[in-house]
Amino acid sequence: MTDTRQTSDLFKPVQIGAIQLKNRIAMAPLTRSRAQAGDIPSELAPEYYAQRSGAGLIIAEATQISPQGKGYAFTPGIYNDAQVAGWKKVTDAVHAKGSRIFLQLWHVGRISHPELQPDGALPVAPSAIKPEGNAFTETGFKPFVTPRALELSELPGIVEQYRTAAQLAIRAGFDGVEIHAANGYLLDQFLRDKTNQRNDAYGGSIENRARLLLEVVQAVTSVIPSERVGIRLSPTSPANDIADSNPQALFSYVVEQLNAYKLVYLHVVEGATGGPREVAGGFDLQVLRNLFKGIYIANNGYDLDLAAKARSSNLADLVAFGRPWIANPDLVERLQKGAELANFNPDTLYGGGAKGYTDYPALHAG
Ligand code: 8OZ
Repeated sequence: MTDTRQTSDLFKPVQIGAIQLKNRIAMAPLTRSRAQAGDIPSELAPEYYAQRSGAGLIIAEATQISPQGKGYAFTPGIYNDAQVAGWKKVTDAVHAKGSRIFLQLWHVGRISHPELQPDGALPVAPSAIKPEGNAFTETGFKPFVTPRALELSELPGIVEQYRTAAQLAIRAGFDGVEIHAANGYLLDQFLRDKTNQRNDAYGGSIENRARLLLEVVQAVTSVIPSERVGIRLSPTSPANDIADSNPQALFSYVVEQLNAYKLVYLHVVEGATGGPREVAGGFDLQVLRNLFKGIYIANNGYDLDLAAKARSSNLADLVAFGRPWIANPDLVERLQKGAELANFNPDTLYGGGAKGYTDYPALHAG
């Protein structure tokens, strides 16, 4: 058996856009629901991310661009100075350890609840279609409600919120931003025909459904260099009750259009988010990988062997691990040494303090 740990370039430095990464292993964004009042990152977040700075690239947890963009209890925001100050402590701690960190910009759309919205308002969406499932509120799980369809006149304001959030992220010291267009949140809701049944310029054809996303990309790259902007898509994930009648055509179009903006990376959740990599009906991810002109970051269900194979076959440029980072703060070192991986405690995944957050030990303390 070849020793993938020794030979894989996963563990070697790589340049992406403007920045040098110490290896090709990324930390995928992970919601941990530990923000302070005011949706300011947790006091413990600098330590949590610094502990995980063995990653070449950290993509910090999904962060709402506005109060309306929030859909889970205790998630952080990036729309005011107090939040910027909180994030600055995180980026300083990560940079001090020689890693790089992007912020994931998030608007949940219909995946929310009036309890999480300003003035108890209805969540917003492309169309007034209720998702199956429950929202995680401060008082427990509550069934999703039928959202309010966004007025055409509201869309420019949402694009502006992404633009401002990107500027604030750079002010907070992030090396770049990742536009969250995956997992059934607002931008994905516009892309898919199950959730977008609009009759205006933002619904109907693939071109129309991709319009909001491309306007957001245009806005963000108008204020920060495109080599500091990545995007995340989940073309075949059913996450958050999402679906499309022709994902291959939809996402091929999206990726072709994205090339015009010269984004640094495309980050793809392969398969069902947090679930199987294989999907019914099939989907050729390599079409997207080959269409996209920048760095391709593969994610979902990777282990060392699959990651090393992705590199040796050039199926991906970087591999992002998600859940393995939770209980393995020194994940890269463990992968490289072939060490056992610890399992996380599901009871401390969301909410709470240090327990299940900053108290997972590294193999070698110090
Ligand atoms: C799990 C729990 C809460 C949020 C995503 C931001 O799916 C999330 C998320 C995942 O992208």
